[in-house]
Amino acid sequence: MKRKIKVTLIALLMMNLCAENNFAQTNVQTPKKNEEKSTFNDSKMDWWKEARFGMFIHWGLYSIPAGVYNGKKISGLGEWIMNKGKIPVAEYMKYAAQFNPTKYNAEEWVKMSKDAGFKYLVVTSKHHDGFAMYKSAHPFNIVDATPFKRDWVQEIADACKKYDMKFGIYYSQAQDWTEPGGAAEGGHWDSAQNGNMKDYIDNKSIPQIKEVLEKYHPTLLWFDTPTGMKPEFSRKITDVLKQYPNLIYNNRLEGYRGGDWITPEQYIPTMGYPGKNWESCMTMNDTWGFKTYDSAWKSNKELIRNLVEVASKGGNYLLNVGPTSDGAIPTQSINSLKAIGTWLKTNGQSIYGTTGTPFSYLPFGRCTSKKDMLYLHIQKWPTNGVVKIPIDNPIVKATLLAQPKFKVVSSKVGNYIQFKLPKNEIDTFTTVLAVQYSGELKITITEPIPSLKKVATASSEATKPSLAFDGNGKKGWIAKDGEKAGWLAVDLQKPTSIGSISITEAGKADKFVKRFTLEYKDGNEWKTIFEDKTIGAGYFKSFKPIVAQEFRINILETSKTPQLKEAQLYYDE
Ligand code: FHN
Repeated sequence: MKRKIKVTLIALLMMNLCAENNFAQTNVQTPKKNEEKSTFNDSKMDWWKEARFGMFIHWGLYSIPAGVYNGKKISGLGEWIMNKGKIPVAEYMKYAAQFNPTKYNAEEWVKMSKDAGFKYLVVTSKHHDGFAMYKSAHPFNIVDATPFKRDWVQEIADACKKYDMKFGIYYSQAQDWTEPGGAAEGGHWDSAQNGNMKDYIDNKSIPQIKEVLEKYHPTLLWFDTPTGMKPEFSRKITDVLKQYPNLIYNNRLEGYRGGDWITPEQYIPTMGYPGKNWESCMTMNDTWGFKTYDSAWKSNKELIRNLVEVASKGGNYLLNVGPTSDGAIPTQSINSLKAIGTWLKTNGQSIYGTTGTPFSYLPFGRCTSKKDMLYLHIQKWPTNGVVKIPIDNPIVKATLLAQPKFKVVSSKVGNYIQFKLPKNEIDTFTTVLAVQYSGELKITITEPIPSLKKVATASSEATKPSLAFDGNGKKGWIAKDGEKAGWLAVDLQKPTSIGSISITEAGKADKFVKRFTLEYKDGNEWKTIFEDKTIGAGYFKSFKPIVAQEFRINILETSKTPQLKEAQLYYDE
């Protein structure tokens, strides 16, 4: 069963696959023939791939109401308040007269982002509300319509130049809720929005795209929500973009395809996207634009582990901050940025310029790689003080980045090289062991994830249950409409010792499941391994290993038809 396989370095570069919020990764998948041409290996993507960590800034007029309109809390994202609260155009536009962010200082923001370890910035030049955060020929802009009268995008572009930070621009090319003809998800709610989208594209979207390109020379453009975009619209825009051969842009111009990278939002894809460039954009709490009452702040540990997970799957992590209307970055964000920066100062070499892991599964955590280096990210400190990896190479050096003076002894034991660590955990966020090996990397155990692509069944099916185990992460299993509970089972084809599970419920951060159990089949009976409440986008749990052939996730309570996008079971090691 355990085969010895020699992995070439080229293959290694491709092997940045793994599974959702767990420590597992699988072997190479080659993009299918009919998939779009990937710019993975274009040299214009080099800096972006090297960077691995970018900062998103969502700042606009929506930071003034900050989630509250007419004294009422408006549900949803802070920057969507106009749409969700159905605020009339004329009324929303009045916020401009109040926008005066006196606390804002572009250089401080850029220095802060530099200290946090970001390698590029992406700023909202115009979000769906249509307000330009720069001096535009269109009058609804920060210089002409506010008492502030300063060009934010210009100032931050200048500061980026000064501090050698790559600068990128977000532009909402399709949705525009204050301009006649601009698209609006869910439909228009004010007659002032009526108009022709073609005219909007020709008269506002394209001229503004040209403006930001000509004025601020961004390295990248970040398009968003291609609502209503037609091929004729995007063709006109790409004609403009072609004049900037080094410019890169994401896959949201029209549909969620094309462009230079894929943009999973608020989740880390199950297997990454092997052979493609991708970037998970995520918030620090639940909103992009500032909301006074969103206190769902992620812990520093979660943020750092997200960065590590994304890098271990070969992607970039674009982490958002949403400044307040007076120009301050929320304290919780500042504190987290400091913690991330401190961690990266010690461990940055394990993130920047790395590719994903070559291993299918590491029970102690994750791995990134670079040339003759493997960076082991230890997230479960071993009780016996030993971590091991299935390779057969001479070890040149093994260094704990956070405790370089500690002498890590390595030895070969069977199919593994093992490393003896200090008794106590060094860094609860993630401790990095940098392993330098010699020769071509030889991986000794390449067993795939046990549940990957295995036969699945379900209580009922509107879509195939096997979609949840296909490792693709795009589509999943959905039970028949109207069901209030349901289960999804997988047959591993032989009794297997399973010690952990990862589940992605629905993509983004949705949490519909309210109670579920993981069960295994013992004879004819299903027995519970554990019961839990919510799942969300990146559920991972380890448990006392169980040997069985069939396992199932039993959704007992949910607010939506039972459905799971992806689930995988992992060996006990
Ligand atoms: O609607 C936007 C949202 O406000 C935010 O800008 C995010 C960031 O990726 N993009 C859209 C939702 O996909």
